[in-house]
Amino acid sequence: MRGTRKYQHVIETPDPGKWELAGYEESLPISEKSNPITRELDKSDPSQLVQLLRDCDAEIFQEEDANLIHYHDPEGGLVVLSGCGTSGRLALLLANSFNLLLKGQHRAPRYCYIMSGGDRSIVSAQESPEDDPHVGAQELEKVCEGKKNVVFVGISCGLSAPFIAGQLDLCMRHLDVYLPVLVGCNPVSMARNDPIEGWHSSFRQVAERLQALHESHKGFILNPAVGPEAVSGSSRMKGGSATKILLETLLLVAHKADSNVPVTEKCLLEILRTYERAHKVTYSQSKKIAALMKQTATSLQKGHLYILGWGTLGLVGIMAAVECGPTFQADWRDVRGFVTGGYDSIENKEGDLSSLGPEFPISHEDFVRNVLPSVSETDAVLLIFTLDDELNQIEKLAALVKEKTSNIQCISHATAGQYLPNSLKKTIPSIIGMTWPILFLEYEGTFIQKFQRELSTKWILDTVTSGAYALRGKIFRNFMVDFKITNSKLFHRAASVLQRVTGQSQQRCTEVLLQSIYGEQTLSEQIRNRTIAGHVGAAASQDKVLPVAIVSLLRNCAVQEARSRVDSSASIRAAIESSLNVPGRKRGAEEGSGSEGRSR
Ligand code: F1P
Repeated sequence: MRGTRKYQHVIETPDPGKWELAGYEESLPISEKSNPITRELDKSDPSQLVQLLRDCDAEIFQEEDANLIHYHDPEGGLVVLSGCGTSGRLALLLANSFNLLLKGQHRAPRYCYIMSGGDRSIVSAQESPEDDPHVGAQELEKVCEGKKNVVFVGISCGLSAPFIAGQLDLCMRHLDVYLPVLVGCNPVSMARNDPIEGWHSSFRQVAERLQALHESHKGFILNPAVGPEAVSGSSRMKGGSATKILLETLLLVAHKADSNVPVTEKCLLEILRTYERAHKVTYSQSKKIAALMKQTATSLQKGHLYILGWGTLGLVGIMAAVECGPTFQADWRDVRGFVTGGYDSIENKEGDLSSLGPEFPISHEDFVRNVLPSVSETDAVLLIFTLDDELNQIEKLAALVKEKTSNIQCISHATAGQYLPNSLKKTIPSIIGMTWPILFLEYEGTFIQKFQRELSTKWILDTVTSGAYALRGKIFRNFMVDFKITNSKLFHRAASVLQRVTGQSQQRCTEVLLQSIYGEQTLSEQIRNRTIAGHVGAAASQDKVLPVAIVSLLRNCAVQEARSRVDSSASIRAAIESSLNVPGRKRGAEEGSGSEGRSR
C-alpha cells in the first residue's frame, strides 16, 4: 500500500468493479451522495431537468428540524456568521438582512460576516483558503476583538471546511466569550474525518466536542437532513437554500423573542411554510424556467450569460455566477453577475474591489461600460428585479441591451395587485413573472417577502445554470465531473466520483488521479510522498483532471491518450459515455480485478 498512508480516510470501494456501488454510497456523507431522483440527470431535456431539480429542492421540506436553539440576542454583543464559498456569500447576505432589520428598530448593527479568502471571494471563487483552520481562527479573533459576548455561527454544509473547524475550536476554548453554533446538512457521524494537515483535529472531532456542549446550551449544531444534492456534492444548491431558510427563520423568531413577543413553535412553522409556498410559486413557472435553461445552454456554447440584478437579487445572481467556475470549470467570463450600486449596495467590509482585476467590477455601470460594447447575439442577458425597483432604469438598461442582443429575459417579482407596465413587457417579451401573496405578518412580513424572493431567484438560477451545464455535457449521471481540484475536499470528491463511476479500487483510483494531475504515467516516489495540499497545488493549474482519469481507467489506457480523447470529444459526458461502451468492455463485477491486472 505504498503512498496510501495519506489516504486512510478515503473509503474503499466495497466490491471493486460492481456498477451499483450501494455499499460505497451508504458510507458517504449525505452531502456527497448521489441522489436517486437525479441519477439520469445527464440524459434529461430542459423540462425534465427542471422537474428533477424541483423535486430535489422539495426534499428540503420533508424533514422537520427539531434542533432549533434557544437564542437570545447577545446584549451588547456580536453575531458572527462565517462560511466558505456559497456559505460565506450567504453569511454576507444574512448579516446585511438582519442589520437592516435592527436598523428598522432603531438599533445598532450587530451582525457581521467572515468569508474564507476575504471579500475577493464574494465575486471570485477562492477554494484553497477553506483548508486553513489557523487563518479561520485568526479572522474570527480579528472581528471579535474587545467583544465579551459573541454568537458564532459557522456554516459548512458538508460539515467539512477546516476554516470553520478552526473557528469552532477557538470558540470552544473561550466559552466565556463565544456561543458556537455549527450549521450544516450532514449528521455529525458523517462529518469529514480525515486529518486536517498541520492541525490537531479532524472536522468530526471538533463537531463531536461541540455536540457534547449541546445539553448545557454552551454550543449547538443545526444540521437538518435535506437529502443528497441534485448534482452530487454541489452544496451551493440545496445546502445553500437550507442554510438560508434555517438561519433566516431562526433569526427572525429570535428577534421576535427579543422584542418580548411570545414565540411559539407555531411561529416557526408559519415562517417555514412561507418558504414551502415559495417553492410552489417558483416552480409553477417550470415551463419558462426550462426555456431559460435551454437558451442559456445555447448561449454558453459560444457566448456568455450576464445576470443583472437589482438590490439583494444582484448578490444572489453573483452567487450563482461565481459557482459555475469551480463546479463546471467555467471561465469567469462565461457567467457573470452584476448588481445595482456595485460594492456600495452589497455592503462588504473591504469596500470597492474593482481595482483587483477585470473580474471584480460588478455594478450595472461597469457592465454598460466594460461588457456591453462587446455583447452580441450569441450572448444572453437576464435582468432580475422586483416591481418596487426603479422600473424606468430597468427599461432603459433593457433597451440598451436589446441593441446588442435579442436574447434578453427577465425574472420579475411582484406582490399581488402589482402589474408590470406594458412598456416593459414590450421591451422584454420573455418574462418569468412571480406574483407573491401579501403577507399579513407584523414587521417581519417585509423581510419574509424579501427572503422568499431571494430564495426563489436562487432556485431558478441554480436550476438554470446547473441544467444548462448538464445540457452542455458537463455532468455524467448526476456527478459533477469537470470541476477544479482546488482544495482537499475537492481532491477527495474527485477520488470518490472516480470510484463510483469506474467501480475500481480506492488505491487504483488514487493512482490514476495522480497520474492525471501530474500528466505522468509513472509516478515518482517524490510525487507519491507529497501531501494532499501538494497534489491540490499541482492540480490547480490543470484542467479536465477528473475526466481524463475516468477515461484512462475505463479504457485502461495511458493518461496522455485519455487526455487526447477527452480533448477531441464533443463533451466531457460524451468522452465518458463512449469509454463505457468500448468494445470488449464488460459491465460487471468481474471487470475491476481483470482490468487492474492487465499490463499497460
Ligand atoms: C463550501 C463550498 C461551497 C461551494 C463549493 C465548494 O462548502 O465553498 O459553498 O458551493 O461546493 O465548497 P461547505 O463548507 O459549505 O460544505
